Amino acid sequence: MSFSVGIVGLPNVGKSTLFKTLTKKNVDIAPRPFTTINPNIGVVSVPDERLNKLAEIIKPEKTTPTVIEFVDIAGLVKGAHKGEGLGNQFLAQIRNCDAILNIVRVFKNPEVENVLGQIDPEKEIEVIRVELLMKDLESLEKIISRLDKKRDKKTSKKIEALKRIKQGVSQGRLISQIDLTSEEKLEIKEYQALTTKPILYILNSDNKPELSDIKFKHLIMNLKEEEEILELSESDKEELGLESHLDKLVVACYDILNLITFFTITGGKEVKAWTITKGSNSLRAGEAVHSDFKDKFIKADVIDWQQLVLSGSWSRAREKGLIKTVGKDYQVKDGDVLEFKI
Ligand SMILES: Nc1nc2c(ncn2[C@@H]2O[C@H](COP(=O)(O)OP(=O)(O)OP(=O)(O)O)[C@@H](O)[C@H]2O)c(=O)[nH]1
Ligand SMILES: [Mg+2]
Repeated sequence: MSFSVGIVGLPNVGKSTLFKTLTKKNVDIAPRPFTTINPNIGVVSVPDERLNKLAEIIKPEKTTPTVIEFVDIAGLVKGAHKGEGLGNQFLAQIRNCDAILNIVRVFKNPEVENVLGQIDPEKEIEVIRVELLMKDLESLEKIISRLDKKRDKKTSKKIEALKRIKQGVSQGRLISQIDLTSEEKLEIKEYQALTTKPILYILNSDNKPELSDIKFKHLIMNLKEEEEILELSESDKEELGLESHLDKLVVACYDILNLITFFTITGGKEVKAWTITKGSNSLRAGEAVHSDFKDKFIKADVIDWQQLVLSGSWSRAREKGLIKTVGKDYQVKDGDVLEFKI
């Protein structure tokens, strides 16, 4: 299963610069608004020291990290939900993503047009937030009126849940911030509403970490510098005292998506990292590995990655009694190594 993160923000804030740096794909980057029109899509390996440590003892033919997909979306402006700028379809592209990375401009460079006219991170955050909310409001209204036309007992309940959510949205609350019952959460899920998705803010700044009083979860990065670092050799980086923070960003995305990693070793042939949502059981994990697993799953052997590394090998871990056999309902933990039995 692969998860995707949409790179969102006003035009000219550095979205494609980040995308290029993350995915190493050559995309259009220019100091004019709306350079990106069609979305750029690419996958990025999730850095994980545990995978390397496991590979050192298992010595597999192949080591495969898990990946996250990034989507570089066209710039949004105020009124995008009504078709302003490049319009509405770009908001819709966010729907297919699992999380939002909102790039916010803090760098000044006068050669790069600023659509707000001045640096104002709080206002930028607000503009994007409002567009996401307005789009959700519009979708909810449409869904509710559609359901209203064929009202029966089942849809009545659904309509009530959606109306309550709509009320929160019209008061300016992101759906993720509204206190929903698990039933309401289930009702809204199928519509992939934009503001149900977790958001991480990237303050794109030319200066080394300035203090920021932004109250949302954020990272301060210099994306232009990240792009330049990409071109440097290890020794150049050391000499210039430059260090990339991209790994930190990828890990932070993983974090807001509420994901955990488990590993498989396929009898020693391939050490591979996999992604599942926190709280998943071993059957779900098995399905991530083999899509046709549902009826075949019998049991799984499991050990924490560190215990396996400390044991030195699978067979020694087994001798020490560290490998447990579990059924379908075992709740997978971050860092588990699983060997499925079918
Ligand atoms: N000084 C400075 N310039 C930057 C930084 N990040 C991006 N830029 C420049 O800003 C311009 C726009 O960058 P892009 O990455 O194309 O921005 P975008 O958000 O993808 O823009 P659109 O696709 O038009 O929405 C380019 O000239 C970049 O080199 C930064 O951190 N500092
Ligand atoms: Mg772009």
